Amino acid sequence: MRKLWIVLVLAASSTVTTFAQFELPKLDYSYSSLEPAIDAATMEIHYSKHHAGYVTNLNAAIKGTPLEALKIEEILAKVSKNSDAVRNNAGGHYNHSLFWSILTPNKNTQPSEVLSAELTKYFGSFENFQKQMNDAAAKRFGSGWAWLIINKKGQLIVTSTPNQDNPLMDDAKVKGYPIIGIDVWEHAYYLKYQNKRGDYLNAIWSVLDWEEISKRYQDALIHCAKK
Ligand code: MN3
Repeated sequence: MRKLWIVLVLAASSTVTTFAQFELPKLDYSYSSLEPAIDAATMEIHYSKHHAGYVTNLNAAIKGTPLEALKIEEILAKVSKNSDAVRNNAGGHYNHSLFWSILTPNKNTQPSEVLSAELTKYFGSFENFQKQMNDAAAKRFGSGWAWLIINKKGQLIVTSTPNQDNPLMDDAKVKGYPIIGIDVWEHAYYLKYQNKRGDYLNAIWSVLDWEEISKRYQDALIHCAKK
């Protein structure tokens, strides 16, 4: 019995010390299924080249360091103490994983009643919220992301970040838990929209997954309540 116990402890500790490398998450839909909002070629390159590159480079940047033992959120929470390679690739991996998860070919998703009411409370109306998101995304100079976040006080805020930064980073100007992230790097839209970022932003609302976004909002409330 004692021997069995030792074997079990050894087995358990070996799973704890073997760190899984970060992986490209599976997509729930095909490359072409978000057309016409996002074309198949953009999806394929964006996912299989850009996002895959962030994952490969993140794994290379943390190899042999204590960061290997951390979750992506934990790396982001102290990213200012690490290299640009860790910052850009950890951000790139988190941001794109979020982005794919809140897109869907299903046109019939709706925000939950709670989220819908909160959007109206903070932005006046759903249309005003859309306008603020599109403004934040359009005004982000160069490459970056537009966000809907919930801060520690439970307030909804629209913000944007440069490059692959995000509001979970310890040195972000506006911090919070991301509910929606919209990629405004040219690689996200240039093949189809060229310089017309605004057309891409108008189109992307047709492929947002409000079920998943509402779920993220609920998770965020639990996250806030624990802090
Ligand atoms: Mn991208």
